[in-house]
Amino acid sequence: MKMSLRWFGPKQDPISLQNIRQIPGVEGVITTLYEKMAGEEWTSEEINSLKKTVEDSGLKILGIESMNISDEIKVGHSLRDLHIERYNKSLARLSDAGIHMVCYNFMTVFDWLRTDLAKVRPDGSTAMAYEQAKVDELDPEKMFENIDQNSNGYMMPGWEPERMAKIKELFELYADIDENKLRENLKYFLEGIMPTCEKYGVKMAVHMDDPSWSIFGLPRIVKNLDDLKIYTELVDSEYNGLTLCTGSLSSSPDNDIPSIIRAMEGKIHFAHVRNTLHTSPGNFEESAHLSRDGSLDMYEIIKALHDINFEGPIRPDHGRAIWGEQSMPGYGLYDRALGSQYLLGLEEAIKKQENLK
Ligand code: DNO
Repeated sequence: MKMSLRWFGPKQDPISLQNIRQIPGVEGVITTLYEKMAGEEWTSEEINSLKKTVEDSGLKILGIESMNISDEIKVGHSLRDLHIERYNKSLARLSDAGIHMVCYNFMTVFDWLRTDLAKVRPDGSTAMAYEQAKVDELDPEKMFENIDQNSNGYMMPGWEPERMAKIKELFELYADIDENKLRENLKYFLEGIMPTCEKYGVKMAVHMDDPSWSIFGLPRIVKNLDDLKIYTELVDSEYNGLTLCTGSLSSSPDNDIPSIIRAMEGKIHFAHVRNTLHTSPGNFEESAHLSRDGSLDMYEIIKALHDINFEGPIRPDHGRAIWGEQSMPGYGLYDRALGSQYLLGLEEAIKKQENLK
């Protein structure tokens, strides 16, 4: 596995590439053209300028997160063919720039969802948390305000104000879309891009839905092992794969993550690895990465990735806010740096043990 850190680009991310470079074992960043809206084409100039910025710091771009999928593609609107054509052009240009992994999600209306962006934990750190009862009480249109007012002034990925300004229309747009329809549209999209992915060697990695159940009655189709099996069979190609996100899957304690990893051997192109603490059914908070701080067995997760010979990029995921750091919720430097060291430590121990056998 290649350790990486998510970086939101020179305009958005307060964390410098120089600081990221000083984290031992981190080989590169996962980044995106943050200003681009879903459905737009990425030009070679834009891609190459981002690449140069990253490479000038001594790091590499290990993948893109995210190249977002337009609502037109998700709902099967007549503009979808145009958007797929643009997506293909962008994929080919990424490949020309030496970038061969793209993470995306097929969630409807909202990307990931939390009800608290700064829940105080017993050690005084803060972390993001989710309480189902709060979601049940909430008008979905208020969800954005909730996130926006608590994000320390940063724009949260997936919660772009332009998008949230038309939230009512978005709900209307998805009114007739159930899980089957959404899957058909996902299949149509994959069939439209896989020939390009195969030609240019770009691995597509769908992100898991977070939390892994339907919210506000919206369909969700990447929640558990059954969904992942259906997804990987929609189009049979080695380029049609997954972003294995332990945090998202762990929102449902029924998801046995090490078994899911083993069942998805060969399909995992990217891994987001973090821990969560379950407080009661439907409620969880994001803990430190360490196994004993949350509900997941991180050793078993890294062991499973090692056993399936996972060689793609991996990143620590949402971190707590610690040591007074003011950052985009979940994406501060300190706790994610700690997380990366822990994951690398687990990997080193697992590899050594293996060689001793
Ligand atoms: C949350 C992230 C997601 C992820 C997208 C991928 O912090 O894991 O926003 O980047 O869903 O498209």
